[in-house]
Amino acid sequence: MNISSAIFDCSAPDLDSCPDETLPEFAFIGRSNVGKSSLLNMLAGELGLARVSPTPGFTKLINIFTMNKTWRLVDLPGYGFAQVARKDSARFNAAVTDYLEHRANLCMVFALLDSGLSPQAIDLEFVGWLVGNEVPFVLVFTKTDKVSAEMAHANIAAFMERISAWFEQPPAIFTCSAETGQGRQELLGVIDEAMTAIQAEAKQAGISSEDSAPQIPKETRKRRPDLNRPW
Ligand SMILES: Nc1nc2c(ncn2[C@@H]2O[C@H](COP(=O)(O)OP(=O)(O)OP(=O)(O)O)[C@@H](O)[C@H]2O)c(=O)[nH]1
Ligand SMILES: [Mg+2]
Repeated sequence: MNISSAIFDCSAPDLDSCPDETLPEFAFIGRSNVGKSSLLNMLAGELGLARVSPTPGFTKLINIFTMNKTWRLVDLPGYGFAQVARKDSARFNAAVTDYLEHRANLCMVFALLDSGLSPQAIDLEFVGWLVGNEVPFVLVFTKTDKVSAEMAHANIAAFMERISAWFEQPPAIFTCSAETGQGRQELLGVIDEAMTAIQAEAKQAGISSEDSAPQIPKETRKRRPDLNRPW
C-alpha cells in the first residue's frame, strides 16, 4: 500500500470531540514511550506528523490523521505514566478506554509492546482489558533496532506464553522499528486487508439494503457484538 497523503485532522480531548465516524480508523495504543507516535510517522512516511519525545506521557490527546483521504490513523495517549495515573487515580486514561470501547468506526488497534522488555504487568493487564472488551487488535513489538533478534524473540515468546490461555486463536504478532522502517510493509498490509474487507462490507450493505438491513459479515459481528458500523 502506498501513502499518497497524510493530513493532521484534529486533537480530541475525549470521544465526543472526535470527528464524524465516516472513515475507518486504526489506532495505536501502548505504554508511554513505547513508540506509538514514532510508528505512526514511520507508517505515514512523514517524520514530523505526530510529535515524538523521549519524555513519557508526551501525547495527551487523541490525535487523528487522515490517510489517503480514505482512512485514519489515531495516536492515543499512552498508559502507565506514573504522574498521569496518580492524578487520574485510574490505571488507564478514561478518554482512551471510552474511545476503544465505543468508537464505531474503529477497525483495528495496534497494541504496542517494547520488544526489549520481558512481559510487564501493566501490558498484560491492558491486553487483558482489550480481550475482555472484544476490541479487535494485533500485537506490535517495537524498537527492534535496539535489541538482538534473540532477545526480542525470547521476550515475544514469554509474552505470548503469558496470554495464551486467553484465546482460542492468539492475536497476530508483528515487529517494527521506527528507526529502520522494519515492519512497515507488514503493518500497512494489515490496514490494506482491513480496508479491502470494509469495502466489500460496504458493497454488500449497499446491495442488500434494497430488501433487508445492511449485512455485517459474521466474523465482524463476532469480534464486536454491538458494533453498528457507519459504512
Ligand atoms: N531506537 C528506537 N527508538 C525509538 C523507536 N520508536 C520510538 N523511539 C524513541 O522512543 C521515544 C518515545 O517515542 P514516542 O513515539 O514519542 O513514544 P509514544 O509511545 O508516542 O510515547 P507517549 O506519547 O509518551 O505515550 C522517543 O525518544 C523515540 O525517538 C524505535 O523504533 N527505535
Ligand atoms: Mg506519543
